[in-house]
Amino acid sequence: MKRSQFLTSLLAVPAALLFPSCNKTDSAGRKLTIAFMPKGKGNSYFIACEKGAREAVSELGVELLFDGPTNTDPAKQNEIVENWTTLGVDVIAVACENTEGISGALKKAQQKGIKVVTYDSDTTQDARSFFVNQATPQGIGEALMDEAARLCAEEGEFAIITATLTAANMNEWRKFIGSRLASKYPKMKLVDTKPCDDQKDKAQSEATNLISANPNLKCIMAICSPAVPGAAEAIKQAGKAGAVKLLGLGLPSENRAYLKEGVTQSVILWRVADLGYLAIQVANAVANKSLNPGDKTFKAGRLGELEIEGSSIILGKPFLFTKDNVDQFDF
Ligand code: RAM
Repeated sequence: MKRSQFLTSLLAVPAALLFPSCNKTDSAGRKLTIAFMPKGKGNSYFIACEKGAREAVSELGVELLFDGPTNTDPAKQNEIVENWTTLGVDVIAVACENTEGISGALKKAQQKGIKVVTYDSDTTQDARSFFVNQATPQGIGEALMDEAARLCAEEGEFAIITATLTAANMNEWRKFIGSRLASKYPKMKLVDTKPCDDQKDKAQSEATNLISANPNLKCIMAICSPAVPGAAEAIKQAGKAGAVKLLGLGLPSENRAYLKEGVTQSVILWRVADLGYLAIQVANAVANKSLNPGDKTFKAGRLGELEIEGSSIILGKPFLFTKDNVDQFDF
């Protein structure tokens, strides 16, 4: 590389990162650098998260490094963590695609003195200090199962479309969907669970296959955000609107039209921008040591005081969107 090119490339790196020995504290007025990673940059859910993250970043006056795979790609997530570790950022906040797969890279970052928090989808507990959780997994799993049962009058076959089989959040939710099914709905049967890699098109083709392979299917439960409009399109094109009910975890904006057409019945979600906002607040507080293991509450800027359960900080209860209230939400 020519000297001029080298100097230009240095200019692209925040100053704090060029002098890692000086950037572990902001007591000298230097800005903390928070590295923030979504599961996928192309996913509208994480685009909404990023919006809230940027809001917190400007409120706190910290530096943000934002990067991630375009679509689900656990190997790429590891590679980015390794780059951030080499750069010597202060804190990494990541939504993990593969619970176990990313833990080694995160532990290496911790060994270098970098703080690690997770949000949306966790890694193993020893690879991070706090997990910023959208709601309790039990709350999400049971809300999904109860709503599916209501839509099916507590009887019949249903199928799940999930993101990946390695994501901690989906797996936790599925555990509680299963236990609620077993304890409360004996006349309902889960016939299949298919991953769609957090891709709308793949969810659509999986839903099409599920509909043709299961002629008695009464309901599809799509538990990652791109899967809800993907499955809706499949149901619509199969001419099954209303006959195969659809519910899931999705953005109001991506499901508004399908809700109004009667293809999708119910959508559940939390305020996604607030999740990104909270993740940055937590990352900042962990890095400057105002949030420590064992704390029971956390003051999260405009979100006020939140409960800490063990090492999880919970955003709050999810909302239910239907055709009647979806227009009240702008994300
Ligand atoms: C997807 C992601 C994310 C999940 C939402 C509901 O976009 O997989 O992890 O929380 O859906």
